[in-house]
Amino acid sequence: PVKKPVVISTWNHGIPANEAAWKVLKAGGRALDAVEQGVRVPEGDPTEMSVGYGGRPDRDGHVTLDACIMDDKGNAGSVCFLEHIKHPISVARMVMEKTPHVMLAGEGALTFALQNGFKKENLLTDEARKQWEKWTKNSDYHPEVNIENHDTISQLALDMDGNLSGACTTSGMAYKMRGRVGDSPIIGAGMFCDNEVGAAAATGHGEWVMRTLGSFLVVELMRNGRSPQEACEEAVLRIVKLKPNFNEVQIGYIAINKAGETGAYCLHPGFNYALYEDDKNVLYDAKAYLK
Ligand code: SD4
Repeated sequence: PVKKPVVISTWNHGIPANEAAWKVLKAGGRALDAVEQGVRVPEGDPTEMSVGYGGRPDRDGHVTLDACIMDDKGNAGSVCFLEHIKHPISVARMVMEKTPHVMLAGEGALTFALQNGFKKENLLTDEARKQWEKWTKNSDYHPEVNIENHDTISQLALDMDGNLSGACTTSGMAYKMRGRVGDSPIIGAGMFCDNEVGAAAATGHGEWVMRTLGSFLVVELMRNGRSPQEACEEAVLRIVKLKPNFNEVQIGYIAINKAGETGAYCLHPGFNYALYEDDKNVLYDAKAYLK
């Protein structure tokens, strides 16, 4: 039996993001519309400091955003190194639907957004600016697990027609180098959706997700018979084998398959996710590799 609809999202703000997605799903809407509406909630929330408006800047004080989206037909859209646009996920969707390309970067992505009716805005809030100014006193790049790089939103949904879609959006690692792009906008790294099998998405230290093409890996493991939970665990183990600096690196994966089963796993305790199924929206702590 297939459980549907279902929507799963990363971190605490997965709860309000799931609420917005659930409205679309319950009305019989597409998973694609659900995940776009869902992740727009934290994108627009200035208190969420790893995504959209209010996101922490790079080390030079610029807020630069990465996002991607994928639908049930294998269509994909993405933007990276995008500045001044509050809802990069909607620009990513427009790249998917209105251009012959999958990914637009930087200035070109901004020009495309402005041509399509998006407004140029200042995304650096006073709070994010203050924290960054404090950081510049030492300019030490040692990411703080579960604190500084908390809050990227990845969301996966299965709609009432049994179709899957996914979205991922972030301001990236706090105090990254200017021009740095992480896993979140990379199809197959930050998120991947294959309507025959399932969908997966990541949060955390993107460099490690990119090196292992984590979300694609999770989906392919599910194709080969793993449950969403087993697939997430194996993808984290691949990163463990690369011996990251465990003091600085956190990774979290979420996954869903065609039957509406879900899974989640992380490196350090402290990663949580919101799962909306059976008409209930619940926050869970993911199981962790480290104790
Ligand atoms: C990145 N994966 O840019 C993102 C950061 C993140 O919660 O997930 N923060 O590497």
